Amino acid sequence: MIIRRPPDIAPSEITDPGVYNRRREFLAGLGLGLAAAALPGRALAVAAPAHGARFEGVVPNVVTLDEKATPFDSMTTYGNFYEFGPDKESPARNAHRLRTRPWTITVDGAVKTPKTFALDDILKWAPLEERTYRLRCVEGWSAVVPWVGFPFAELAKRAEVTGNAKFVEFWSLADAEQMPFVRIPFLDWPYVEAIRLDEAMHPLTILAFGMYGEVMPKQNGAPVRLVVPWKYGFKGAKSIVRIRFVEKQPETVWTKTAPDEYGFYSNVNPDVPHKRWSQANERRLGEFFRRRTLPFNGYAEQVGQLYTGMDLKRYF
Ligand SMILES: Nc1nc2c(c(=O)[nH]1)N[C@H]1C(S)=C(S)[C@@H](COP(=O)(O)O)O[C@H]1N2
Ligand SMILES: [Mo]
Repeated sequence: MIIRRPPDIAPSEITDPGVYNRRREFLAGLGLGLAAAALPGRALAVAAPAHGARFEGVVPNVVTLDEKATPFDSMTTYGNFYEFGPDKESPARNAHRLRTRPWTITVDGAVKTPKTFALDDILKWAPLEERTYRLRCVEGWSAVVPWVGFPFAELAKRAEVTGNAKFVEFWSLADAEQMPFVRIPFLDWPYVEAIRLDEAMHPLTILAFGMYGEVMPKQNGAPVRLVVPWKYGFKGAKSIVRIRFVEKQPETVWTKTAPDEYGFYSNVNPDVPHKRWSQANERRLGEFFRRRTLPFNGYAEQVGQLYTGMDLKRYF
């Protein structure tokens, strides 16, 4: 997914108007390196974080998934959070610089009045539930994660969304002081992802504040991230500071970077290969053999009706 190693990028490029075109060249060169870099299960190059504070009174397993959870140490030492660097270990190495309090989310756009909520108030809006979901990265690795959170609909309820809203944007923090790689324009910061409003309102879509019963590790998107279990992992923006309701389908960080590779919908689909590799199977973190990838990541029964009549090869 990533382009070329940020250390190769001279700071002078930061203001260079040609950056966008070069970004596309970087992407073209990515294919092979990616396959090697994305290989999960190798020896840990970074230490797993210390365990965080446990949430109290979490409602157990609301959406049951009869699969073994990926070990905490794998989920916290292998992942993507490009604001902290390009490698799978970069988040574990660098995310300790993130300050997660005080933290607010600004809710604006197609709403009656824009509002800013403190995270500690948001946490009281609804019971925290454990939701064990499959996570499928577009790069071909996957995991099973017991998230802690509640439906996004709880936020929408308080946002006074207007009738014109059709899509929702999720903006990650982009503070170069805490996130060193935000200085380097290999993505168009801030990291903004978006989904349709009806997808956001689906009961499987959650705001997650933790995992494995604990507050979210910083490298996994503390203090709050989006989880949409039937979509590729990159739709799940981490460390969210702004949620904007909009009327028209917006550009996202990935459609801006390579619309032919990372479509707006990005529903997990074994029948629609990525431009440079198959999506037919995946490797679970910590496992050796690959498994078949399921349509909508195994959630077809719950979410398939959101897409009736749509050509999923065109709207990939
Ligand atoms: N802000 C932000 N959110 C992000 C990313 C990122 O680089 N920055 N990476 C995405 C990708 S590609 C994946 S697969 C998941 C990884 O989440 P995990 O590290 O908890 O496995 O986060 C997603 N959210
Ligand atoms: Mo990903």
